[in-house]
Amino acid sequence: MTAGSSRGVDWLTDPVPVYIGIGANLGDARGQVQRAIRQLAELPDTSLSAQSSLFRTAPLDAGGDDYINAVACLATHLGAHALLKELQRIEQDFGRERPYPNAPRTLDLDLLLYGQSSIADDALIVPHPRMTQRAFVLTPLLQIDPFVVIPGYGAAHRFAPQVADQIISKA
Ligand code: PH2
Ligand code: MG
Ligand code: MG
Repeated sequence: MTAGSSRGVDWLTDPVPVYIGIGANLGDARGQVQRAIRQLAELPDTSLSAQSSLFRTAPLDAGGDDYINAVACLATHLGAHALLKELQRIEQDFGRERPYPNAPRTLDLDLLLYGQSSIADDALIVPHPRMTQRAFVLTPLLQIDPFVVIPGYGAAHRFAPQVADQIISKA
């Protein structure tokens, strides 16, 4: 057991670069995304490395208003599951409700990448299984890291042409 592991924190290794997909299409979506980024920056044992622009995107496989989407890159000592719990807590703080799949939401925080780890268990699948199919993820992700590699898939930029028909613009 490493020091601090009860909190899912590993101080003995370098912080892990992680990418969080952020989305909202209910309420003050723009304000909620901006406030969510500030809360991510204040997570314990974590710092904000980069944040993308805000993008307005058409709902994909979902109804409701246009989304505001962004991606943040964090450097964290939290383990993947501890980080997931923090993301779910922030979603709850923003009044997230789940009446049905892909319902409009005040805030969605998706753990896209956790370093170069591949994780698949009952609680978490990383890389996010649909991230290569979504312009609202790939466009902000590539804005902050054009060379990012998705474990098991390869360079993220290779997937950009496949999502070029999805409607996205800077918000
Ligand atoms: N999230 C979904 C489903 N569809 N569409 C857009 N444009 N943006 C999203 O964040 C989004 C979506 C499920 O999480
Ligand atoms: Mg999502
Ligand atoms: Mg989600």
